[in-house]
Amino acid sequence: MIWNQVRKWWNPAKVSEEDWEARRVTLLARAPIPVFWLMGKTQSGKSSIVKFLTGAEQAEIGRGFRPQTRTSSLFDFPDPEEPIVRFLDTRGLGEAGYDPREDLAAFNDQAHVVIVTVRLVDQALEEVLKHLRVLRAARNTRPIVLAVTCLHDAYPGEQHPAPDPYPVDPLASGWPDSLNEDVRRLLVGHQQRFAGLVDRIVPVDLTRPEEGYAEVNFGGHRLEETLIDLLPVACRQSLAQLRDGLEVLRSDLERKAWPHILGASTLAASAAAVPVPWVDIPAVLAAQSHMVYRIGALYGQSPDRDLVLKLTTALGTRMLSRLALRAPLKAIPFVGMTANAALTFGYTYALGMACCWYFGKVRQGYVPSQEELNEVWSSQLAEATRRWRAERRLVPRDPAIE
Ligand SMILES: Nc1nc2c(ncn2[C@@H]2O[C@H](COP(=O)(O)OP(=O)(O)O)[C@@H](O)[C@H]2O)c(=O)[nH]1
Ligand SMILES: [Mg+2]
Repeated sequence: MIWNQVRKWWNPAKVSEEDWEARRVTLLARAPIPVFWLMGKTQSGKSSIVKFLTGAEQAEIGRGFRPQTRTSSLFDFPDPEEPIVRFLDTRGLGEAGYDPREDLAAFNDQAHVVIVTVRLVDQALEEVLKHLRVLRAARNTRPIVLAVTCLHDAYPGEQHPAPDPYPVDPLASGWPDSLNEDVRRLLVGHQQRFAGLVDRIVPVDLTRPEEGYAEVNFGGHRLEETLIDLLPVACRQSLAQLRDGLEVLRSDLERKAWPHILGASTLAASAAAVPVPWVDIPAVLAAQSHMVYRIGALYGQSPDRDLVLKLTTALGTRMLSRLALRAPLKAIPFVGMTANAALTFGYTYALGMACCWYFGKVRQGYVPSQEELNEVWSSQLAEATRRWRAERRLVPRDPAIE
């Protein structure tokens, strides 16, 4: 009986672009996508932080910001369709006459963490402080991180201290003794100025390679670690995955496709994370087949329906049978919910990676067989599950995968 149900559900060819669009918007609203609110004067390093965290190019970032209010814009990475992380950029903060009320009305509910950027040597911060107080008062439980940028302004021509002497949370553990006097004085100055307004201080220097620093992204990993730590648990996954993935991917095309895979997997997982005994199967299918089309396009191919079926069918049947068998688990609300979300995330992710491999082969003039395809996604599935479990230890074991 369950098998008939599974077969009935599974028909990715039936999912049209319009179906997907309608479902995407609903899913997006409840997907655990981190939203960072960047505040700081112009030239204080906001875009550099986005560039570091996403690996996106400066030009892509420039084009990707979509105006929201008179003074703010939103950058969805990798794109607004299936973002894995969103950045809100507020302009005009250091300028007299900026009024944060409009931005607050638009974003107060959405932003998970505020990142304030300040250059180490900048002392003219009255306007920034004034607006930050308003922002703090608007939601005082939301974490605020002070990113102190351009450290080397205090030691021009010299390299950064190596190894990195800063602790992850200097407010808790104190500034290291080894710091150069000027740097320490300036940092302590910021600490006092921002006391009570920020929860963490992270000194960074995110430079361009041509600036000649041995450590190009000085403090970058501390910043990532801090942000992951401060996000709500549900939102940590995508940022952590992004961090790991950017380090290991081999080809440029994979690097381009991969954020889309994460985005689609996150959306698919939120279709399976609804807090009732139910998985929004059509939405999961829509996210997956849509992803196949998009990866195809990145690889310069336009998959037809038969190909989408070939790529997704074996996987889909297996996934759906796992979901169906899990139905009883759903009686335990939280565990059940997480299990289905995890499973769906893993299957979608594996499908995406298998597609990259498939389209990559086709590009080289070789059309893989169904068996080869299955083998690739099975190994990717094991990998995806491992990653997910590493981040969320609550996920129960799945004997079908191990
Ligand atoms: N050396 C160094 N340069 C930085 C740092 N952050 C930003 N910059 C440089 O400062 C300029 C403005 O940075 P950007 O990130 O565009 O600032 P935004 O206007 O706040 O978005 C660019 O030329 C960056 O390369 C940093 O931490 N160290
Ligand atoms: Mg900028």
